[in-house]
Amino acid sequence: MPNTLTISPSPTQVVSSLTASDSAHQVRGACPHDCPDTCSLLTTVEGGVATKVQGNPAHPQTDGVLCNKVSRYAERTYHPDRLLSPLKRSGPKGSGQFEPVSWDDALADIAAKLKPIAARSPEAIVPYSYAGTMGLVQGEAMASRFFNRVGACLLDRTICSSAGGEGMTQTLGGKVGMRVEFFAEAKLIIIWGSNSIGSNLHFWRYAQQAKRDGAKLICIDPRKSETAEKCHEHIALLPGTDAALALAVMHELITHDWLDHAYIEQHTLGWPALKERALQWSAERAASICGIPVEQIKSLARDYGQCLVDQQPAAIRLNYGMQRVRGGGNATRAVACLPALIGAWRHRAGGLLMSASGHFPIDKAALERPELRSGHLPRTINMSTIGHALLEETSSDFGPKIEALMVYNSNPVAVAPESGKVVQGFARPDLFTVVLEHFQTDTADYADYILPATTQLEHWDIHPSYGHTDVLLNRPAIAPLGQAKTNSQIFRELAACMGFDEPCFQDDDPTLCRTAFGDKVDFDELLAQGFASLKLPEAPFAEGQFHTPSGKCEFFSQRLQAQGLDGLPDHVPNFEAAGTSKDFPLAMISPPARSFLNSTFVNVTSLRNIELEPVLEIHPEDAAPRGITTGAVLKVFNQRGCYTVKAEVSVRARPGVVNGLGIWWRKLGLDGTNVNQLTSQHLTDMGRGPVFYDCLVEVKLA
Ligand SMILES: Nc1nc2c(c(=O)[nH]1)N[C@H]1C(S)=C(S)[C@@H](COP(=O)(O)OP(=O)(O)OC[C@H]3O[C@@H](n4cnc5c(=O)[nH]c(N)nc54)[C@H](O)[C@@H]3O)O[C@H]1N2
Ligand SMILES: Nc1nc2c(c(=O)[nH]1)N[C@H]1C(S)=C(S)[C@@H](COP(=O)(O)OP(=O)(O)OC[C@H]3O[C@@H](n4cnc5c(=O)[nH]c(N)nc54)[C@H](O)[C@@H]3O)O[C@H]1N2
Ligand SMILES: [Mo]
Repeated sequence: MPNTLTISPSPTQVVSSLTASDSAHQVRGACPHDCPDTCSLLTTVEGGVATKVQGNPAHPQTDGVLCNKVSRYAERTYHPDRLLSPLKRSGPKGSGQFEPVSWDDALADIAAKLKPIAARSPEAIVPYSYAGTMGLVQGEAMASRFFNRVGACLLDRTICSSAGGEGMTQTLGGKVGMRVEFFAEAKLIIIWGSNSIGSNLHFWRYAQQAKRDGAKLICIDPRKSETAEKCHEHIALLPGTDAALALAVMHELITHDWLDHAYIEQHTLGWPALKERALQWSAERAASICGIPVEQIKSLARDYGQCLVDQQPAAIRLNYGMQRVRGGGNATRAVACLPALIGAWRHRAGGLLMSASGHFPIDKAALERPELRSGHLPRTINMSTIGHALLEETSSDFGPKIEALMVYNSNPVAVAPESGKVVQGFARPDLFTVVLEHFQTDTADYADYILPATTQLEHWDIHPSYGHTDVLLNRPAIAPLGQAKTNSQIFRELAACMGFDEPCFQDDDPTLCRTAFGDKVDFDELLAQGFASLKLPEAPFAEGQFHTPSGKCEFFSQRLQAQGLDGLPDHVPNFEAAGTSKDFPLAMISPPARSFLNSTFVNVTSLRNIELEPVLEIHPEDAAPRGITTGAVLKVFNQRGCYTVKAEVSVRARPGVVNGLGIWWRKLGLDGTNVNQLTSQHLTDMGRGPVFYDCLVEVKLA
């Protein structure tokens, strides 16, 4: 089947001929991965084969540099295990046994299975997708049109950032903030809940520049990460205690009068109430909750306050690590209040950045066509509790039992919390599951059909970013491998098999690329150079103008109070707070292993050779009484399950907290499970998000 890529100039437009004599050329693209950096790529193609993937030196944010993972993108694309033809299950559910079938047979049979469900109970059909690709075309464009037309249930895409996103929206008005490039000019950078070297490398390069120019760097993270190690200060607080820390910093700012009274007066809402709240949070009180020295809190506040005194920019790189706990929304709100207190927003290099995604004027309705839905708004399933959802029977609360599941751009059996339940759900013999994938992942093992999808080198796409403010265009560099098709093409053809004849199912991928931003972004500029910068002010809130209903930084939120929640940020203790259980005395966090991206790349040999085996970092004080030494095989367990890992006795872990680096493919681990065997399906205070880092365990020698 030919792909549908036709556009002028030609799809694989030559950026440069490497030599006059051979056919090698470079094609401009975009890194598709779920990472704030959204790099501009240059793929070298020789004789129709991609031989090298490099960072584009012409794109300022990428600056010619790629991470270790994506520099292996060609290895991943040409991996011997790439799925190259549709597969139909030939063994029991979950056995991973499949046989090749033709596209025509696969799509006809899938349509035949979906049609009666769609006619009887469309909400029993569930799409499940996340950010395997961040592209808007291979993401939710054609797929959403398809599910809207079916009338399928909606998916609440909460698995990563919804608590923090909600916290930002309630406080600043959206996922908006500082421009990342200006971190280079800051005099104080607080990296709060992020291992930037591993997960946001291009931000880290700006932070390094600031450091060379005399800035102080402080990292707030329970783990002594690669990033924490390279900062001047590391505050190793207990997981889920960030709001207590932020409130105590406010307390110090108040008592020393390190406050920008004019900014607070003009551009904030609810200061008297927040002040009263913060005054309840002495450094001593917070120190005992955070498990850190009092002096560390005072010194953090002094550094922050001093920036006001010296009129120097203080910048916070807040990231998602700190919002994967029960109080994640409140914690984000508490931290997001800080810049307004010292007027940090007055500087272009001051303020805070969590996500930049709210700056992008995406025309979601034009891509997804909600008007294809007829009748009432269908129910919504939360992706973070897919384990529970798959095991629910029909009821008036829940709606119909889930009968069919279509998974694309995600690997829920590996990444969703409480995998024991997720696996049990996917293993249901009466569930019809289709998985669109590059590889036979843990999730694909449970499919009835696996459909082979193209990678970023093989399709068109267009990308916003959540870490910078440029739009990127991805051109296909090579033809689809084997019989792989783009996600969009698969949904187009499936729509035809279902008998959907609306013209929007004919839109090709380049057209969808143009549709994504309409006339808000100069498409010719994208075609010409591969990226285009949004036109934004340098200091977004220098004059207030927050995106909230009041136009102010909302310390107090009327909207939250109307939902029956606390209108002010507060410390909300973890569901499973450190030190609260005799049986499970250790808190476990599960941040990414640096060479993997969520569960992507775990099957790429050169990268797995760096990570070797699933590990649990444990502090010597916790290891010694358990007789644990580095390299020992451990059982990590709680009431939800048990996971086998290799011990790494290390001061990267603080006492009382173990770090189970993620996210391994279950079948490539030591016992066919991964760290999510232990995590729970509890949800955050705001945003209905998962609480991966709010999890108590015990550890013993295997
Ligand atoms: N190499 C690599 N890069 C990635 C990813 C990956 O898997 N691998 N994942 C990508 C994705 S999906 C995302 S969402 C982004 C963003 O990634 P984020 O999740 O925002 O940041 P991480 O760098 O993963 O770091 C999370 C950090 O938070 C720390 N942490 C855990 N609990 C707490 C807490 O309660 N408080 C505080 N202050 N810190 C805590 C962890 O120790 C860890 O160092 O990264 C992306 N980039
Ligand atoms: N314990 C624990 N669990 C976590 C986290 C954690 O820190 N700790 N992090 C959480 C976070 S932040 C996130 S974002 C989620 C991520 O969860 P997911 O979004 O599920 O991310 P991945 O595991 O990378 O799986 C993406 C899959 O999409 C596939 N894919 C990529 N491109 C395409 C394409 O074009 N077409 C198709 N059909 N498939 C494609 C890839 O092959 C890959 O298997 O995991 C969460 N789970
Ligand atoms: Mo994420």
